[in-house]
Amino acid sequence: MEHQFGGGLLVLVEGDITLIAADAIGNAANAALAGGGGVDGAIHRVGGPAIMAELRARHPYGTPAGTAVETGAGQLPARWVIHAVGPVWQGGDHGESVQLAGAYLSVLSIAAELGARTLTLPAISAGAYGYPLDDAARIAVGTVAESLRAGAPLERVTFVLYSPRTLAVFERALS
Ligand code: AR6
Repeated sequence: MEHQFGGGLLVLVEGDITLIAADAIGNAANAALAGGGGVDGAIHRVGGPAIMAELRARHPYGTPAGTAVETGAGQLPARWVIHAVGPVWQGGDHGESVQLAGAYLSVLSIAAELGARTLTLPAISAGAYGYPLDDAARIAVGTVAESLRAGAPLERVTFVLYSPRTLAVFERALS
């Protein structure tokens, strides 16, 4: 499923984000930028050790929830990885929605600064961090759609969703 917002196309696909070529790939990292499981584990595994080496050298203290930092992409089919930190779900009264939107906005703004034209994104916080999927999808799709409509200089932003259920929930949010 896809929809044009302003000058940018928002696309939803099912798949493994490490296999899809883009100028920049969004990651769902932790605040320590220490690597882990899920999509973060896959990105470091496929990208290789250069990504972690760059994170340790440039961001030894990590980056807080709601923000993002970029590195090279190692062996991944991209130029950059943009490591975003989503919130851990704590019931919804701890600023989670603002932090989740902030994580996506940070990725979009860094992608624009870098001059990326195409960007892939995972469903940040919707795995180990436990964000309820319906809400996570609504914030993800809504934040990207609004940014594109407001003129974010990206041609295509693709959410790469890891399961049929996640894709279906994102499709509902987009429609
Ligand atoms: N491609 C696309 N999506 C994926 C892939 C993949 N290869 N692998 C998993 N997903 P999660 P979070 C989906 O847990 O909730 C890590 O340990 C997954 O099914 O990766 O933000 C980090 O180091 C889910 O829909 O990220 C942090 O400590 C989505 O990606 C913590 O987990 C996000 O799930 C971050 O938790």
